[in-house]
Amino acid sequence: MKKTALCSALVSLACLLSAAAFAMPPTGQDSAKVTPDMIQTGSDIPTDWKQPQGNFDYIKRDVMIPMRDGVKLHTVILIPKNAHGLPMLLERTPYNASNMAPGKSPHMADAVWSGDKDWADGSTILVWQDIRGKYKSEGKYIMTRPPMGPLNPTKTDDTTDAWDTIDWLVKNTKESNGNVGMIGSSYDGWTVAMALLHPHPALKAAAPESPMIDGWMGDDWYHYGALRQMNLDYFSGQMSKKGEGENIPRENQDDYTNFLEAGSAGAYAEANGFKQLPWWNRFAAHPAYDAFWRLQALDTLLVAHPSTVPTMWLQGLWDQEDIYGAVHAWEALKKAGHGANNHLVMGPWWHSQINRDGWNMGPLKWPGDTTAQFRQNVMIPWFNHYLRGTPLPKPLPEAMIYNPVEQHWDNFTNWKVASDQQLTPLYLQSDMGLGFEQPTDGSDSYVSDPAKPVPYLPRPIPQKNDRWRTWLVQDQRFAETRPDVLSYTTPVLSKTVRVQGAPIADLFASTTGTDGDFVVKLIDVYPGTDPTDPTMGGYELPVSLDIFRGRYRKSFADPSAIPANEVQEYKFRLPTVNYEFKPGHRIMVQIQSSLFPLYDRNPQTWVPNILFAKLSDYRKATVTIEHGADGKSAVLLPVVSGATNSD
Ligand code: PG9
Repeated sequence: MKKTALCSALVSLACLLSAAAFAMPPTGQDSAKVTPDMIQTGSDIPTDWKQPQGNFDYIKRDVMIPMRDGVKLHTVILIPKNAHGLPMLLERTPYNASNMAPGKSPHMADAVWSGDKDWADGSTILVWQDIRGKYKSEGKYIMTRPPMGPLNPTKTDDTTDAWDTIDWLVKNTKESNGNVGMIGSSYDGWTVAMALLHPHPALKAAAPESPMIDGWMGDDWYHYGALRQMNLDYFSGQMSKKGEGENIPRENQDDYTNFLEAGSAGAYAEANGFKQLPWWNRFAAHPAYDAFWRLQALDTLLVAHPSTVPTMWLQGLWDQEDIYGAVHAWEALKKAGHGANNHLVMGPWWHSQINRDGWNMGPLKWPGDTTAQFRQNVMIPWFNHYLRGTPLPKPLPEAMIYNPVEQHWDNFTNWKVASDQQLTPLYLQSDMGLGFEQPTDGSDSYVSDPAKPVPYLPRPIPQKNDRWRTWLVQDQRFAETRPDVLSYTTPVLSKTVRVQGAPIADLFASTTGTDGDFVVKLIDVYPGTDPTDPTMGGYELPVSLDIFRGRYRKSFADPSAIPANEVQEYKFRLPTVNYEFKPGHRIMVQIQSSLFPLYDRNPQTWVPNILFAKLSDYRKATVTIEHGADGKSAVLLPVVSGATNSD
């Protein structure tokens, strides 16, 4: 044996001896005795674990608040320690109140979700509530439950639930000053709008952020009758379970393929079990704007029940989910003479971005964090004024709309509602031109093939992710080169064209089919090179775009087949803008007949309900857009003169 091997053998022997010494059983009889405290026959999980909160800078209350019909709604209340005379901020949500205040930190600012951090500075009592039937609340869930009336024969709705909640809060929160504000985005914005239909007297200020106001006309479900089929996931996510449901499982990574292979949206939904969802069955039976939709359109209801609560209607200029709601609610109220307590705010944001940071919108970068600045400088002081009586640093104007080109907020004392605006036609011209002069003659055609619909994003298109948030600022060069997209462009501009308001698409078109969709995009074409930001050279930025389902050209309630080969007018409002087309840029208008798979395909042959079109119904059609004697197609622009219209 070599010397080294002998050494290691000796070391191993020593280790074995010492290990054996530790393994020796202890002596004495006590070691074998089992005492009762060693045994557990119940559960090691206590029935109601309470986290000691001695070092917390807030108190958390989890309560069940009784509504007038006895149903109790789960509510989470965070109260700053030693609070006295503080206002309350209430958010009512279908998205799990417990998640909004997970409370995993002794510090209130770290115990709330990102959207509420600014409020968690010890000055406000924060309240989140699960709406009826969701998560830990009792009762039955109904999708955006219509207000009591013809569509809701019960004695409760989200107006009464908000009223009863506020009533309970002011009577049972001794740390409060009895003043309540309501806030929330999207569905939670809808709950704010519902509370305003008959507000509790303690509700002193409200901010519906990106609220769903009319699900058929232009928010989540349809836009002018074209189905937003990518929201079908939302149905199963929201209604397959009381808690969080599931997205539809996908065959392919690319949703373009998934929806194309399914055929119709209805076939896709029902192959995925949607007949089990009562909401789907009601939804699928009402594809047109009938009483089902009209009677729950909140802009009309708000005008019928106007409140005096100071209200800030807020949304993004590129809000990819609810671009219709806030601006239409505000316009309806202003038009009906309720402008004094209603304000409009439109930031350079995607849907609900107000609750996150706001340094950029896709490739568009802002000089600061537009959302944090707005929350700190405008929104919180405004709420403070009404909730605790502090002076307003400056009065909130009628409308505050971000100017994405000059990159600052514009304040307006008289922002025109769309029906009162002055419009200047920007006409389609021969040779794919675009200009303010009247066109003399001409038309252009394309073949719209339902087997090859125009994608809304370059493929592959995954389920909703970060690209979904910013798709409304997607560079449109990918679409411009398709043979089924018409792109009309002005010469390079020599002076600024400033637009403030809602552009109107006004198309004169014929089709060889008997139905069809029309997509119109108003685009800012950047100069070919941009020394300050090379990524923007030649960028085709959508400023405003929307889709219109042709069968509704005469009536949203009573669709009718399009007479083949006859020119018809398709006139529809595009999303509101506050924009400048600068010298050196060009304006472009793109026209196409699909925006897939976000919107379902129009079969282009008349069928009673497009949701259930058969494969044989989907046919190619030649679409002709007129810009001459048979109709001067244009986008009617709310052009304003002067350097700025802001105060
Ligand atoms: N846009 C979503 C929604 C609102 C209202 C109804 C259904 C969906 C949301 O983000 O909440």
